Amino acid sequence: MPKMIYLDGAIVPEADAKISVLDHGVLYGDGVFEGIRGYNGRIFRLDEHLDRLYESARSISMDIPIEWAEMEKAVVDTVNANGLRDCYIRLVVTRGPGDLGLDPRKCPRPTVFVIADRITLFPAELYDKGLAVMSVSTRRTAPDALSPRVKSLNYLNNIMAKILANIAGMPEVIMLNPQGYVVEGTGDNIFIIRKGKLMTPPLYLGILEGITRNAVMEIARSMDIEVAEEAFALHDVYVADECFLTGTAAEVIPVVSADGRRIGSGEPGPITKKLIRAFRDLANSTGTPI
Ligand code: PXG
Repeated sequence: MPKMIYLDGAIVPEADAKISVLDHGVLYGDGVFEGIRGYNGRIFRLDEHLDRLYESARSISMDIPIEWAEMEKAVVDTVNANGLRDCYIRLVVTRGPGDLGLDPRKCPRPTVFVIADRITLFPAELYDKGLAVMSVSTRRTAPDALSPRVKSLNYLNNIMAKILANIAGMPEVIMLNPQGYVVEGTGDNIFIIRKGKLMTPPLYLGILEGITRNAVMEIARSMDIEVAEEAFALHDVYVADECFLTGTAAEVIPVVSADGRRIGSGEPGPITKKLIRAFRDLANSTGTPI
């Protein structure tokens, strides 16, 4: 069975899911997207992902041509059309076809498409052993240039960091903001734990408000773990007791060294392990039924 794609109101085989070369999503990276995950026949935090999508669109002054409920149905229908129960969903809204100029007013209708695919998981051993990461010279986009809170189709900044990760043979890297504070990975949020306190960078430093990040903060609070959104630097990562990354694709994944410094014992820490278990329980037991 061919992969079925939702494109502008219809679910069509992949071979027929074509967009214009004049689409400003292609010409300029002008558009927004979401990466969503389905577990065990339920879509995890679909409402939050759709809210973030519509907020990203508002922020770039783009009117999504379909209502929230119709978008929700498009996602569920696409997953069903592909017979998937565990899946990775890519929801994309581009500015739509226009002419060869930047002006978004020349694009009358945004293009909406949804791809539902199987997930490619990180190898299980990375969750047991933890990741070695390094910091990179590529800074995360300054919020006064393009807010990292917008999940836009402009991912070149993160791709530049990913290229450095590839050269170094590292699965993920730590990105800093222009002031040198730790902000995130190329597609994940970052947490550290010191003396029992969980810390993650605040939104104003220039990060994506990760759905997994929010879920992990909720879980930690429910376990009476102290949680703070607080600015920190690489030094704080080096001397942390524990560190982990969060993201829709990565879930919660331990980090055991940064720039060659062993973090804590050099093995995934006890709080990280507890949070990994609790996150998996939550992801497998809640969500919008497919
Ligand atoms: N920060 C950035 C910059 C992201 O792109 C996250 C954090 C985590 O957010 P969520 O809501 O997923 O917890 C993301 C999202 C990939 C891939 O293929 C991952 C993202 C985006 C695009 C591709 O791994 N992550």
